Amino acid sequence: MADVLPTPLIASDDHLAHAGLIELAAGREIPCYESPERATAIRQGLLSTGDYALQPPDAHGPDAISAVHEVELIDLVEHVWTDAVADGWDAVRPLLPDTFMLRSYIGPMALAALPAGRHLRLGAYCFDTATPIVAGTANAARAAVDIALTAADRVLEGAPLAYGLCRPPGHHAGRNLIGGYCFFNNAAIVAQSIIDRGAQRVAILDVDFHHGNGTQQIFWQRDDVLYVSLHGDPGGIYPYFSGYAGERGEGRGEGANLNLPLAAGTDGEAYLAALNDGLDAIARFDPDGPLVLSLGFDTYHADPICNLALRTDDYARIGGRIGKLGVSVVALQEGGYAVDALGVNAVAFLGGLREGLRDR
Ligand code: OKP
Ligand code: ZN
Repeated sequence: MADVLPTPLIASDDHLAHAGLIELAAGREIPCYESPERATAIRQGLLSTGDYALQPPDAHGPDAISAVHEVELIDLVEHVWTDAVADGWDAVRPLLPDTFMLRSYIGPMALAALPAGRHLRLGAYCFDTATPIVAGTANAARAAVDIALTAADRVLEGAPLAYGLCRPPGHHAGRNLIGGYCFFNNAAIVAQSIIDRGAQRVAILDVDFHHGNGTQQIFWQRDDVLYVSLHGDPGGIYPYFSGYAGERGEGRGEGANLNLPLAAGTDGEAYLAALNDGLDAIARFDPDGPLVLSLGFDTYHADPICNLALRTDDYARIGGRIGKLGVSVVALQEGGYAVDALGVNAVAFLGGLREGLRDR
């Protein structure tokens, strides 16, 4: 059997300026778990193996983003910080919405306007208090998309696996919505881009600990993109409002959405059993484009904000199982907050994937 070629590791430093953040948790200001150190740890871990070839992203321009997100959402992300600064807001503190334009706020009303200042409109596009914005946010969000699209390019050019070290993550971002540390939905943009480059059916497998509400929403009525997600049971876990097993998609998309909620304390064995159900659904769907993997390591037993019980060697098995599907993989980083373990967990997971894919 031939040696496995180095796996493209697409990364840039543009995320570093998306930092210095606080978030609100139950009304308290806490340091933001979604930190630049996360990406540094993963990059160092992977490069220390010699199995990965570090490559910068290629600029892909705005079209792939606007194929998934509303123009007004893209405009908000691009300009919300500069609007706040121009309005004399304290440029040291991260921006969070202080009002939310809920469906129950609107009720039956046809509201006439939104404020011109995008910082004042922020709560019309953001669903939580966990998504602080700073000066470097828009640039980082754009770079994360370029990283994801470049990873997709490598796989479409023939690599069995490419890994995009995306930061900020993306799977909570909806068509016209930011939240959960996410601004542009990197995985959804890649899936759409693969479709636009000729594939008929693309599957997204989301193994981040949290339900990817944004990805589910974007493809809810579509039968050309299957979304399969394993995640902490939203009955007790963020984002609370979606991720239940009864959510199966709608219209043409009915049956093309599969949620596999997991109980607190789920270990490797139980996780692999659920994963098998997800992989069976993907095999039945029979994708003709690469698998898009929303990859989070917040399923780890020592993750500070999550409650599953996976160990480092479980990740090797999970990666191996996914690789054995026999479909090439665009792996994109989502969450994972146990910074000290991110390097070894990434090495284990992607190493398992590399091996699983070797015999496909
Ligand atoms: C992003 B990703 C619960 C706070 C939740 C936001 C979590 C966003 C996770 N008390 N904070 O899916 O890893
Ligand atoms: Zn997560």
